[in-house]
Parts: sequence; structure tokens; C-alpha cells
Amino acid sequence: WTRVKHLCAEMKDQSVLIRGAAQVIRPVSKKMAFLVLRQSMTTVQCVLLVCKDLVSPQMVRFATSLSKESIVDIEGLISVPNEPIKGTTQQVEIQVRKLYCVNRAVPNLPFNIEDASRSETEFKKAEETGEQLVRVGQDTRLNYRVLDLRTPANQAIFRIQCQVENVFRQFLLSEDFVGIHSPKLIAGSSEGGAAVFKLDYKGQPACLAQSPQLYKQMTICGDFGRVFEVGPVFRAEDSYTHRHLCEFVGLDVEMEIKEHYFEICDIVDRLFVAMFNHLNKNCSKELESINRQYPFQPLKYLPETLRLTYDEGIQMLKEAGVEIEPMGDLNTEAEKKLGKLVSDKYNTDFYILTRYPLGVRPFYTMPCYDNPAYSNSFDVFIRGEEIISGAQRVHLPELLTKRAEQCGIDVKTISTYIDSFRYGTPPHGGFGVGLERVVMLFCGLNNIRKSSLFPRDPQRLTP
Ligand code: ATP
Ligand code: AMO
Repeated sequence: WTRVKHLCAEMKDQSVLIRGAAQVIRPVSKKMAFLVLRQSMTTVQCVLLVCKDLVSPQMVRFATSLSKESIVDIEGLISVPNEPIKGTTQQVEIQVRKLYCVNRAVPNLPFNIEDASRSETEFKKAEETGEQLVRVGQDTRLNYRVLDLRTPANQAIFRIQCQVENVFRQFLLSEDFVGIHSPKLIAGSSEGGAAVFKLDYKGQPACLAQSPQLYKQMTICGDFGRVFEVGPVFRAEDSYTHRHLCEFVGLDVEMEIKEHYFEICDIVDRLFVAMFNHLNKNCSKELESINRQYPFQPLKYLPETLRLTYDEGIQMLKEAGVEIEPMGDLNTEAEKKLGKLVSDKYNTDFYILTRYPLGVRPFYTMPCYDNPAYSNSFDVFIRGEEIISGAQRVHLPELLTKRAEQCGIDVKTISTYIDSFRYGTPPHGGFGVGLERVVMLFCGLNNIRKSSLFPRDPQRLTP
């Protein structure tokens, strides 16, 4: 068996056997037909031409009767046409000798892959020329996600996602972090707030973990020093936005700190610069595929990530005429505006905002030593949208209990967590990254559903 991606001009006249999906079936006459065969991100044109003893008119008829997306095996000879081949990734053809249908797709697909792969530019052009193109809406795509995933852009998005996760792991392993798996069935909310999926745990009230927060800290209490986790995170979001899912993949980090929570920001800085460098260097084909359907500007980032304080950010917004409630959180609009201001002033789409007011952070966040109205915390932004929250944690059980009570948390549900800090725990902190958000924002996508394989949102539990 040969992979389509390996087909090249040097293989001229060689016989190959390949299996793929029949993406395009184009009859020319009773004696000739073209078939474009796809394997993941690659396509090749196959030519059926009636030829004595080798290719019969029945075989051509059979090929043209196939339904699109049927899986076929093709044996044939590689040829190299004089003219460039339009619409396929490989610039060789296969002169078909044998063709066998392995599995037929239904004749009326919900949509064609070519239709689902078009860019806005193509639609605009078609409007000008009066050509009628089929638009495939987001809900239809998600209802038939297995078809939608076959587009080149989607094939690329999930390969990029895999690389983001891979760099996250490799970088942290090289920095002496240990990978862990914390429980997802837990007794109470880990982030506070109402966004929890409640369930019955053999008669006890329980919920799906809103983050590995409590357990990644408890692993630090267990003397692991530096840990990371890649795992599912559940949030019972009650509204429908472009960047919130009910289940996403959390990339979490927790580590001891020696002097200052900026040691955590240093890890964020070096990890993400390494990640962006890796994606730009090794994923150019994937980025091109995404760009073809969803055009975006490459991410601007600095060799050393810009850090601003919350107050500096608020000041920039004020000067631009945006008023924020004193010591309040940034809403999505203000975040975006600040992203634009930072991009214009510092020439970067990636930055860290530190020293948030304590009042807008979760109960486990360490207040600033010099002014407890602020906290040793940070958020990280790509193109003006949050991808990371992080902080130093409260490792003093009395202060932790007080903070939990102040934040309206039922202390009973987290008593084992609070008790963990009674047996000697070093100062520590960490951060949580949303994998789908990183991919969405690095690739300039407009909706997190595009970077979630089978998205779970308030209205979608299937497929
Ligand atoms: P996280 O909730 O994990 O901190 P986030 O990006 O949702 O990540 P928040 O601090 O919760 O960050 O929210 C920032 C802003 O995003 C809010 O002020 C609000 O404008 C908007 N937002 C957050 N959650 C929702 C939601 N479920 N629906 C609509 N808007 C939301
Ligand atoms: P936070 O709640 O900010 O922090 O979540 C961390 C990161 O997870 C992503 N994220 C989401 N992605 C998709 N859909 C959602 N509903 C959603 N909510 C959050 C974002 C966000 O920045 N325990 C802390 C982290 C820490 O301090 O270590 C936490 O969970 O990218």
C-alpha cells in the first residue's frame, strides 16, 4: 500500500495500490472518467481510460456510478502530466488498472466536502460572477461532524491541536515537571460559582471537576514539586458564546515557587514562545490550509513575553476612553480593546496581565503582600482574548478557610483540600490553559467550536 502523500514524479511508471475516499467523480465520456481520491489532507487525480484488456467500459461506468466519499481501492500506474493539475495536492496522476469499492457512502450526502471547504473570498467572488455556491452552516457541519472533519482546514486544525498538546508536554517534561491525572468526579465545586455539573455519586452529591485545581495543589502537598495535567474540564456554562464550551481540554500546571509568582510567568513565557516557534516552523502546511479557508494574520509575539500590570492595562483603556468598574474584571469587549491597544503600542498579540484585584479572583488566590486588595495572579491573552489564568495559591490553611468563606464556598465540601496544607506545604502556584482557546486564537478562528473535535455547548450533547 502506498500513501497518497508519498506520491511524486520520481515514481513515474511505478505501479501503486492505494485506498482513499472518492472525493470527486467526474465522468467525461463512456470511455473516460476522473476520480479524485483523498487521504486525510492529500488528494490525487485518478484517470480511468478504456484500454484494451486493461480497462473496460464497464469499469468506467462502475466508477462513475460510485457515490462521493465511498472508500475505494485503486491499483494503477503513476504518470506525470505536462500541465499542472488543478484541485489536487499531488502533482502526479494514477492511470487506473483496477478499482474496487470497499464501502459505499449514501448517495445523498448532507453536504459535499468541497462546499464545506470554501472560504469567504470564494463566496464573494461567486456573488460578483453570479455563480451559485452552496453554503454549509455551522449547525449542519456540527450535526454531521464526521463529514465536516474531512475538510483540509479541519484536518489541519486538529493536527495543530495535537502539536500544541505535544509541545506543552515535552517542554514541561524537559523542565522536570511530572505528568499527573487527577479525579474528575469530585465532592464540590473547585472554582466556585454555579457552573458545575452535579451528579449523584452512589447516594452522595458530587460534581464533574471544573478544573484539576484542588488536586494539582494537593499533589504539590504530596511533595511532587512540579506537575502538569492534560485532561477534560467541565463547566456548566449557561450562555452561548464564541469562546465557552461545557467541556474542554485543560492544560494545567502547578509548581513550587522560591521567591515570587513571576517564576510561574517565566514558565508561561518560555513555554508559549517555544510553542509558537514550533508551530510556525513545523506546521506551515497546516497553517496554510487553515489560512486558505479562514484567512488570518500570523500571530505577533516577542522573544520575551510582554508583562503589564492590571492597573497599567486599565490606564491604557482609560486613556482610550473605556471606563472599567473600579477594581472590576475586564469584560470580553474591554479585553479585546486592550488587546488592540497592546498590539498597536508593543507590536505583540501575546501578553501577560499581572496583579489582578483580589476581588475578581478565585478564593485560592494569594493576596499581594504589599497590598491585599490586589493578588499574585495573572491572565494571559492572545489577540485580546484570555487563554490562561494563573496565580500563586494560599498555602496557609487559616487564610484559605477565611477566603473560601468570604467567597461563599461551602468549606465542608473542600475540607480535605484545606487540611492538606496543615502538614507543611511550600509556597506554590500554577496556571490553567484552555487547549481549544489556544488553537482558536493562534489560528485566528472566530469560534471555539471550530477547534473542538465534538463540541459540547449548552445546546449540544450529540454527536
Ligand atoms: P474563566 O471563566 O475560566 O475565567 P473566561 O474567559 O470565561 O475564563 P471570565 O473571567 O469568566 O473569563 O470572563 C471574562 C468575561 O467573559 C466576562 O466578564 C464576560 O464578559 C465574559 N463571559 C464569561 N463567561 C461568560 C459566559 N458564560 N457567557 C457570556 N459571557 C461570558
Ligand atoms: P479558568 O477558569 O480561568 O482558571 O480556566 C483556565 C482557562 O481555561 C479556559 N476556559 C475555557 N475554555 C473553553 N470553555 C470554557 N467554558 C472555559 N472556561 C475556561 C480558558 C481559561 O483561561 N484553576 C484555574 C487555573 C489556575 O489558576 O491554575 C482555572 O480553572 O482558556
